[in-house]
Amino acid sequence: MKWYQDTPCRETHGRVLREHFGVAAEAGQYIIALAGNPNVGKSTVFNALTGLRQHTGNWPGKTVDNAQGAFTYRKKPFLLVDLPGTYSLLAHTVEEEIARDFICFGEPDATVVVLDATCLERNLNLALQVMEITPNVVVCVNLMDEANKKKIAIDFPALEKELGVPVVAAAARKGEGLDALRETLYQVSTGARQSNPRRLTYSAAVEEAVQKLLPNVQRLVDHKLNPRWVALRLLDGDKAFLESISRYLDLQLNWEAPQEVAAL
Ligand SMILES: Nc1nc2c(ncn2[C@@H]2O[C@H](COP(=O)(O)OP(=O)(O)OP(=O)(O)O)[C@@H](O)[C@H]2O)c(=O)[nH]1
Ligand SMILES: [Mg+2]
Repeated sequence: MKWYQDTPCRETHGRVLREHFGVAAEAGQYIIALAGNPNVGKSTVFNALTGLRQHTGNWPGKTVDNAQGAFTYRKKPFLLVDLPGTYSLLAHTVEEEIARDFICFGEPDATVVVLDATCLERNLNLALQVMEITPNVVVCVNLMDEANKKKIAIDFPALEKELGVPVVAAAARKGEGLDALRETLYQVSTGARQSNPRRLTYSAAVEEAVQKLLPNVQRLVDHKLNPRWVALRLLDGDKAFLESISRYLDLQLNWEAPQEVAAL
């Protein structure tokens, strides 16, 4: 399910992608974001999927590399966008801000989160954060060859069940797991496969505050963003995120205004 309503926003979506992210998508192309911690093999996955059909530059207004590449699968066109490596999406760095803003406002049809199979517990943090924003997530557990060498065994069915999103094993440098990744991306992007991401539950006080905020947040962001996630950011006092909402969604927000937050 998308937080964005489909057809009426398509034109706006193309404009947001072009102007804010420098991504020139063709009509009908599925947009896939590629996220992950630094050095987990994102670019290796990106190169393996897109081959030479790549375009590199910078994110608009930033000195951070941006790579986009196209591929076709089952006669459907895909555009893969390689995001900067980040440990979190809380936007403490310019890389985190770019990754978060693209996942939130670039409205990708699916987001791949590449994880390092040899240190899943650290990497899963980012996957859970992405799953709070969007249900259209595919987890790609990469570096399986390294995990095998270290005798690390991963129970994939259990991991998939726990996360509630598709999980694919890969050793991208050897080209392993990429067929399964393409097929899973196809299924998630076309809506043939629906996910049910595990939802993080916070303390009773936070959950209560989220419930208080939700009606107003829902009205404000309409279907454009996951309202629960926006409410959590408001509770976080994340002013930079409010600025992003104003910028991308053309909404005038005044941080002093939400009385529900002030009253908490
Ligand atoms: N053994 C092994 N090495 C891999 C695999 N995938 C990628 N690598 C290697 O891991 C290193 C980092 O890969 P990159 O693709 O640059 O990782 P990245 O996530 O794009 O890194 P940043 O963009 O710097 O965050 C490279 O030396 C790759 O060759 C894999 O499946 N197995
Ligand atoms: Mg890279």
